[in-house]
Amino acid sequence: MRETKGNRLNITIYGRRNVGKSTIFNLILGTDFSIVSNIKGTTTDSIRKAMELEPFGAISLVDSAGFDDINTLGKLRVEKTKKTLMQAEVALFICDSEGLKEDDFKFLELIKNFKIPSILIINKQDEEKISKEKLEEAKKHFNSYILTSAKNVTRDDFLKLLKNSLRLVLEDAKNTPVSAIPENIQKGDLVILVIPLDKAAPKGRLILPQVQILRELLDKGCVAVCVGIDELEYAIKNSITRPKLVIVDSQVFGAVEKIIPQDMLLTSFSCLFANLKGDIDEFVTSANKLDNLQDNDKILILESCTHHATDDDIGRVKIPNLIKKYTGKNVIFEHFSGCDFPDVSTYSLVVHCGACMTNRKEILNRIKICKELNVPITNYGIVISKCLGILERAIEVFKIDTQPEK
Ligand SMILES: Nc1nc2c(ncn2[C@@H]2O[C@H](COP(=O)(O)OP(=O)(O)OP(=O)(O)O)[C@@H](O)[C@H]2O)c(=O)[nH]1
Ligand SMILES: [Mg+2]
Repeated sequence: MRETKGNRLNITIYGRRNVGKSTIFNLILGTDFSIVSNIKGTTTDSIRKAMELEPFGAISLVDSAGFDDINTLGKLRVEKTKKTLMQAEVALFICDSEGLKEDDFKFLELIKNFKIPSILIINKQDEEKISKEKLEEAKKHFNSYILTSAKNVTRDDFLKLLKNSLRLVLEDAKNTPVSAIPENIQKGDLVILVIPLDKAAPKGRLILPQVQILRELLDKGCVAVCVGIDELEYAIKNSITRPKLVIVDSQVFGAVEKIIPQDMLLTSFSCLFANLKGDIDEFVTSANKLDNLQDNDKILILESCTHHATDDDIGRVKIPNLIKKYTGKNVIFEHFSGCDFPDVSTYSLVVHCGACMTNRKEILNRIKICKELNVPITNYGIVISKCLGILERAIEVFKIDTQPEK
């Protein structure tokens, strides 16, 4: 499986127009992908390219339009550049020998608000060297800096410098969980994955969360068994050892809960993703707000990909039906799909998809915006478990003390 956008380290290049962002983008990629010219405003839209950057693994490298662009169209470009801040995990901030100017400081403020570790790249050092004073003033705002001339440096030399800086800035950002598998699931544990092949399942393949979790279980040395719901009972009865955990597609949570023993750990793919790509505590607190919903309250179902919905689509049909049944209220559902984040201020609750197509950073930023607006935000797996009355059970696997017994 190729690594998806949501699992790649997002490195985004920012700077004023003409400082050499696209030159640096191409230099890192090792190919002329972005257009380079001495006309200000050459890059008009952000451009994303996937690559492998050892030892950091799969990355998404993004070139952006200059944040100092002017006039009507230019301002739209700046807005597009600002949107990339939601996903950026590392910022490469480019300037030239002029050092940091007013526009740089304004944008830097945004980068700091989004808590993006950033590397300053002072470019065009062949033309004119930056003064000592300007360098001192500029570098104190960044986690690391590089002096270079992107036009003349070799790719190897530049990548060495870049990797050193990346190591430094990523050291500080170590708090991201790297595995979707809860800590107390250990090597040798038997884990059963229940994968229903209903109408919504894509033909001939498994969906991304299923593949990712299966791969992570194998990486961890777990014994992973995949079954459809009809084979689950047989698999449990005939397993060589007692399953430690059963992972289900949220849609069959209710059915599986009735089949497996009460004391067996049970969770869903999207609960695991909620933990990997979000804030499970926030999602649980928000799901509990369902208990206070009133008639005509609005709920936003938010999906980060634009798949074509089927008749029994989880976000369009199944979740709204479950929520209506659980609350008994006449709630209004609205839907939004895509990479933008809409105005959520008028909603009583936002229900986010499992977010397999986007990164943890973006979901945490979305949660932050919702919190600032006092709008609760939860996700598919958590809200489904809540409606089925099994929320506590679905999140138990995250709570178990991982300390070894004395
Ligand atoms: N002398 C010199 N020129 C450079 C260097 N890096 C880039 N340039 C030139 O600077 C100009 C702008 O480079 P780009 O890479 O297009 O700059 P950009 O920041 O992407 O510009 P916009 O897309 O307009 O925002 C081009 O003419 C490049 O050849 C460098 O290290 N030294
Ligand atoms: Mg450019």
